[in-house]
Order: sequence, then structure tokens, then C-alpha cells
Amino acid sequence: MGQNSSRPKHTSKYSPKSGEVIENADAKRTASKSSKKTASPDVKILALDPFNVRATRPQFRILVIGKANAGKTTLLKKVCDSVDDPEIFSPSGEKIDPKVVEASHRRGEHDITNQLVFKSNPGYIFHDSRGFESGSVDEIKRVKMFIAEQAATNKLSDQLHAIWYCLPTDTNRPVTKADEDFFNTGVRGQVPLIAIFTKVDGLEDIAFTQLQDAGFNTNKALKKLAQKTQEMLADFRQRLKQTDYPPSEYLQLEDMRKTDTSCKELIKKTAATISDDALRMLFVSVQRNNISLSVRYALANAIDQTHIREITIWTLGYFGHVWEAYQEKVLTCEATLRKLCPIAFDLVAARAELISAICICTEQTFNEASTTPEKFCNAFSTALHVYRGSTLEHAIKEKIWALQWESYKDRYSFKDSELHKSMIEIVMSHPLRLNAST
Ligand SMILES: Nc1nc2c(ncn2[C@@H]2O[C@H](COP(=O)(O)OP(=O)(O)OP(=O)(O)O)[C@@H](O)[C@H]2O)c(=O)[nH]1
Ligand SMILES: [Mg+2]
Repeated sequence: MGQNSSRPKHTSKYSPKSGEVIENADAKRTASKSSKKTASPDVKILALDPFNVRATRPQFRILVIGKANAGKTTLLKKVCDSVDDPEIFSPSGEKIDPKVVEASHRRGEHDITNQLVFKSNPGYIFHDSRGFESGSVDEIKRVKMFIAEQAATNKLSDQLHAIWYCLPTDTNRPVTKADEDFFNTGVRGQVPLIAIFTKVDGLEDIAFTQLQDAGFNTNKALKKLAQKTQEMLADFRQRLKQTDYPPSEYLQLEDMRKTDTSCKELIKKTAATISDDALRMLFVSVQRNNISLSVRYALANAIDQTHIREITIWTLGYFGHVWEAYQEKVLTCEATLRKLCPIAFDLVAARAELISAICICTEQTFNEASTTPEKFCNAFSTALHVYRGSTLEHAIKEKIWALQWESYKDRYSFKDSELHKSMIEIVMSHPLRLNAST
């Protein structure tokens, strides 16, 4: 790509208005690979402009499906880092008094159209569905209608961006006939769906009892426990994989009540299933404190850009605290970068160097800068001035240029390659701290 190209190479077209539906080659490629059957042709794929995505400040909308007690609320609280319950809003946005829905929630019944938002992370809107029991044709129909309605809108905020399908594994049958029916009906269209096996600590208890029943003493049963649990999970996965419209991804979660368990893998897998670059950027930046995910996607998506503006757009945007006034921040930081950094980026290692510098300086501003453009841009500029010419920069450059860049082809083969992993490692292991000697 020549120096004069100033458009992100990988969005096939810029939409003049946020949410306008345009075919996207990248999205199509991913979608066609992602599921066993091609999803319904009437479900649209968005190709979005990152500036517009930011300007309209959409929230990321997720439908969570799972039987009563599956661990849905516990999981969402963890994702949003909240101890409080979410606030509930009607489809038109009016706040609902939790007392009004308390009795039905106790029965595990939820109105799928209500929107749940945690104060601690208003970047997400969740919808809660109670899952399916045998013969619950009506419930599947309700979910189908809801997904179709959300897909029918061209407005980014109203689109359903992902489905998290929770299957509690502490029961006799984690995957029921009703679940298989759901996955055989192609309800989800092209909305990515992650099957989440929850309460795996409970499955371990079941596996342990089965091992003891099979004649293993406690010590032997304990030794075999991990393998047995994985075999049981593989069996559940297999049942879902055999359906006509299987999940896009699978995941297992340990005891989500514990403070030392994390849902980072869920976030990583959800990000990986989103096919539109700008939408993925939105999702990654909603995870305010997941810097390594931001660095991972910034590297993967900016590496092919040969223009300083596009490198800045596709790197800065993955950081949640750059959210407000994104365009203004990009343009100001670009001006700072132009003054302080070389601007020839034909060589991929030079691009990797610039992306690293942006990531490292942005990470440094995470705790320092408020979200106002002025404070952020000043903090970024200070960080870049310290970084340029520092021993830290020299160490990073040396490591970057020592990598095997001969094997680099394009951003598609770069993603998740050894080169990509090495670059993430280099950036993450060299944080810039202004009060330390750099
Ligand atoms: N053993 C175990 N228990 C869990 C786990 N996650 C949640 N729980 C417990 O399971 C019960 C149900 O959890 P919730 O998160 O309320 O489940 P839910 O799917 O939101 O349930 P409904 O809102 O009734 O549909 C609670 O007592 C949780 O403390 C887990 O990972 N392991
Ligand atoms: Mg709940």
C-alpha cells in the first residue's frame, strides 16, 4: 500500500453514517469460516468507521442465555467488575424498579427485552434469557424473534453483538435436548455465540464421585480428576458441535464466585469472534483494564497500515480510556507523533516500532489521564517525550529489529503468529513509568 493511502486497508468501505450496512470482505471471510452452515443471508454484516463508531458512543449489546441458576448474573458481575446488581431498563430506556421484577427473577424468569446495565461499566447492555427446558418451543420462538428484531435495525447501538450461552455443568445433563433443539434451528443468524460451560468446579465434584464409583481410591481419583473433567467437557462440546448451527466458540469457567478466577478468556474469545474491525475495537476498548488485549489487537490491526494517521487510529482506539472525543485525540496525538517519530513506514519493523511506542505511551496514561482530550493528549505527549531517546526505547527497538520479520506477509498471517506473540511480549514487558529512570 502506498504512502498516500489514508484509509484503513481492511475496511472495504467507509460508511458515511455510523451503522450503515456495507459489505465487508474481512467480515465475510471470517463469517464463512466461522460456522458449520452459512448463517441466514438476511442477517447483515456491518463495516464501520472507527471514528463514527466512537462518535455515536454505542454500547456493546450481549444476550446471555442460560437456565435459572446457571451462574449468569455472577459472570456478568465479574465481567463488569461489580458487586452490585445491574440496573434494569425497559426497551425504551425507562428505568425499572427492581422490586417490580423481583418475584419473577426469583423464579428465574427474565424479560428478554429488558436491558441490564452495570454502573461500573456502562459500555455493556445485557439481555437475560432463562434458557430452554424440554418442549419450550415458545421460549425458543421468543429468543428467535428478539434476535431477528435486533438484527433488523441498522442502528449500531440496537444491534445484538454477541450471545453468551451458559450451560451449567454441575447438573446431570449440562447439554439437554432443548439446548440441541436451539442449536439445530439456526436462531442466531450471524451473531457470534460463545458456549460457556459454567460451574466447572461442580463438574469436578461429579467427576470425582464417578471415579470413586468406578473403584479408584481417593488419591488415584484425585490424580485422574483433571483428565476425567476434560473428557466430560469434550463430550458436551461434541454434542453441540454435531448440531446444525453450532456455537462459534467454546469456553469453560471455573468457580466464578472466587476472587482469583477471571473471565479474560471469555473476553478474548468474544473479541476473536467479532468480524468487523471497528466493532471489535469497540468491544476491546469496553474492557477498560485489559491492556494486553488492547495491545494484541492494536498490533494485529495496525501492522499493515503505512500511514501515520491510520497507525494511530488503529492503535489508540483499542484503549478504553481514549474513548471520549476519540477523533480529536487521534489527530492531536498524530501531530505529536509526527514531530517526534520517523514517518517512513514501508518496513514492517518500523511500523511495529511506532505501534509499540503508541501502546506504551497510551498504557502509561491509563492511570494518569482523565478522559478529557486535553488531559489525555498532554499526558500522551509527556509520555512520548520521555520515551523517545530513553534506554527503554533502545531496548525495545533492539528486540523488535532482532525478530524474524522476513517471515512477515500480511496482517492476516501475522495475527497469532510467533512474531505477533513476541511483539505482545515486548510491549507488555516494557511499561513506561515516568517516575522511574527510563
Ligand atoms: N459452584 C459454583 N456456584 C456458582 C458459580 N457461579 C455462580 N454460582 C452460584 O450459583 C447460584 C446462581 O448464580 P447466579 O449467577 O445468580 O445464576 P443466574 O444464572 O443469574 O440465575 P437466575 O438469575 O436465577 O437465572 C448462586 O448461588 C451463585 O453464588 C460457580 O462458578 N460455581
Ligand atoms: Mg441472574
